[in-house]
Amino acid sequence: MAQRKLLLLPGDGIGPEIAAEVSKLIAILNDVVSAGFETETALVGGSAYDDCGEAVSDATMDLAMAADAVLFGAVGGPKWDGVPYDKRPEAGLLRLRKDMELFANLRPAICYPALADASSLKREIIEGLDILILRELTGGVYFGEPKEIVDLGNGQKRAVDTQVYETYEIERIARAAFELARTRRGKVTSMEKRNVMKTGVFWNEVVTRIHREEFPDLTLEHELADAGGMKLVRAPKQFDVIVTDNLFGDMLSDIAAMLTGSLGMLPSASLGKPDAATGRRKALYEPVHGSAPDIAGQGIANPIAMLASLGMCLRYSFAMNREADALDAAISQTLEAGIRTGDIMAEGCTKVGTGGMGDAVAERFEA
Ligand code: GGG
Repeated sequence: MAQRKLLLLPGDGIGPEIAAEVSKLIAILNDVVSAGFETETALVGGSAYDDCGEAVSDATMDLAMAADAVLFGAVGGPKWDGVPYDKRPEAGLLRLRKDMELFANLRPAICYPALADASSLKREIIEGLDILILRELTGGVYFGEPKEIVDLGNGQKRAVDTQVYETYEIERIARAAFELARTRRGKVTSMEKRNVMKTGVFWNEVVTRIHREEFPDLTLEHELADAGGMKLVRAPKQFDVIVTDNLFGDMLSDIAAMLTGSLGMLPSASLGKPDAATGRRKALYEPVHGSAPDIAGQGIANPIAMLASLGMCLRYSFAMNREADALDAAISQTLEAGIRTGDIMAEGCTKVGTGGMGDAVAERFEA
């Protein structure tokens, strides 16, 4: 079996705790199906800054570029509040996304049947929920220049972030949205703010053209991002694939997480474009949630988003669909058995910590 190179970047806060659970599953895959995963581990975020003064070192970037896939935990925390802006923990993640050109961020929001009552919404609104938020990840206000705080010299300052999108950036994320919708229920909802933003007008125009010229058999709807957010909580099952920009995608997917019961449930895949010669695409998989410094070190974080991110890695980077399905099934069965971390705890269920949840999924994983 060819070796498959994984780079594990646990990060900060609860990152190392949830990454340890993913390592258990990787060991099982190597033992049971000879998956041939070769894992290297490196620092990222605040822990990397403490080690070398950068949130991601050049050496770690080289490892990420050479890996078949990167598994990323979480970064950030109050410990690094005072560090220079370009060295803050999140800068490490942004550099990985930008330098690896991971423009397509897939954030599925699925309601596991056992958690239909854990959502903040009524069971009938979220039961059977299966939507995919596709967030543009390498452009927009996260990266646009200028980005600065200017001293105006009169006791006032001006802070500037710039939202920039070029044609090719919207075209490629729109194509990704339609291609994903074709494998699902065939509907794309594009969200922007064309009523107040030029980038919104342009986003809408480009997505509409790509639909008309290349995917006319699929359904395209448009929503203003604020109204779309409202509909996402009122009647989420009307959506299939939601495609939106970097900032709205971040916000809308956190909202979607609460539909599923907890932010600790949402995995993600960040994908680059397939290489013309090899078909291989750079990829990074991470839970949607951050480093949760308030519960770090207590062994109580929910590792499911991280485990489900490994599932996405098996599916999208290695076409190991059978193993990915088995992992999803193991997560579902664990929840059906009433095993819960604190964030999704319910009456009559058994409360476990991070390791207990990881073990319970591993026991049910029929690789
Ligand atoms: N696992 C996700 C994570 O660590 N997020 C922290 C972060 O850098 N968030 C910024 C963003 O994703 O927009």
